[in-house]
Amino acid sequence: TAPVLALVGATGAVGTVMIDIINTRSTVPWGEIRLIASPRSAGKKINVRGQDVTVIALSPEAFDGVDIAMFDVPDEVSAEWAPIAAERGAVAIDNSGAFRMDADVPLVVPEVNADQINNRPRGIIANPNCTTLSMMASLGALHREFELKELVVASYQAASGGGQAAIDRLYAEISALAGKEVGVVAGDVRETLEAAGLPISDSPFPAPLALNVVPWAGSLKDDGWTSEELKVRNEARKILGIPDLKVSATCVRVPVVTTHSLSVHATFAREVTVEAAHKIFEAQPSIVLVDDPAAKRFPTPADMVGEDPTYVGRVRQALDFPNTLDFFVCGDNLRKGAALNTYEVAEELAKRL
Ligand code: 2RA
Repeated sequence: TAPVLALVGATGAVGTVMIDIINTRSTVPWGEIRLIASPRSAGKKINVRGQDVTVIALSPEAFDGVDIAMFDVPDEVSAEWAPIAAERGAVAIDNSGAFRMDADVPLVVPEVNADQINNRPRGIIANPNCTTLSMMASLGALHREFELKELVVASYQAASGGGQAAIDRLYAEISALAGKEVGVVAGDVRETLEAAGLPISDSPFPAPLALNVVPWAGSLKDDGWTSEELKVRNEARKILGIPDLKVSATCVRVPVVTTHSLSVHATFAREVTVEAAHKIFEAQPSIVLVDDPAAKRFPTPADMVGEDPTYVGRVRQALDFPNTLDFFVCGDNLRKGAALNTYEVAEELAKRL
């Protein structure tokens, strides 16, 4: 019988993209598609495959008969409800941080470690954080060939990584600043936002995001690192299966609505060349290589947002670091970074049910 797919968190920013993916991809002949959300959103109707589906409230019974449940809800909601879904017989694919580092929960990017899907003693599979995910297709492909040893990355993360409230805030800041008769210079941003009724105390970001960059994403962890930076380190190690991979990350929020970018400095055990890296990227179906420096062609969020593949460019052999490549990656954080990867795991799982 056709597998039943549930979507928990159907009305959020990522949930909305998941529904778009369900409506546009026909790789799996799903049976029922059940939409689940908080009681606040229950009763809403959402068009799925041409029919209005009524969102139901999260409850243990909501998982009865479900084969695969994709979760995109806050950590504490997943922590409580993914095990309940599993108890009721579903495999939960969770996009929160609740289970990513659990040794009994695989952390899966299908083109890198699809083999881990069957290794799920808790009935839960985790989806990586969007920042890590955006560079996994490229690093996984390079690692297979050259053996990754060290990774130094800086992220340029879009507002939508922080959810709908963060998107709304960026738009509100842009219109408050753009609406001024005289151009606002960077130094005036805080005062102008304050005067427009947008104090930083009301913002999901710790500083103005419009006309600015903010070297902060996530929460404070030991020794000044942010949760986001530690996720890049821990998750990259787990997905690539390199427990001692040396990783150093700096995560920065930029005034982009959607699509995370990363500047990657990756050192390998074996000799690497730009030409060999280009060939590897070109052979990977989930990567689009845009790398023509003479023509100033490289990936930018504005040129690829809404697309499924990761875009890679600016590939250079580091001048002063042996066996090292520098490159720039852009990945739509709501698609491959969240909804699409979760859905791709569901597709892989459906093949194995
Ligand atoms: C962010 N990576 O961009 C987070 C979202 N999961 O804020």
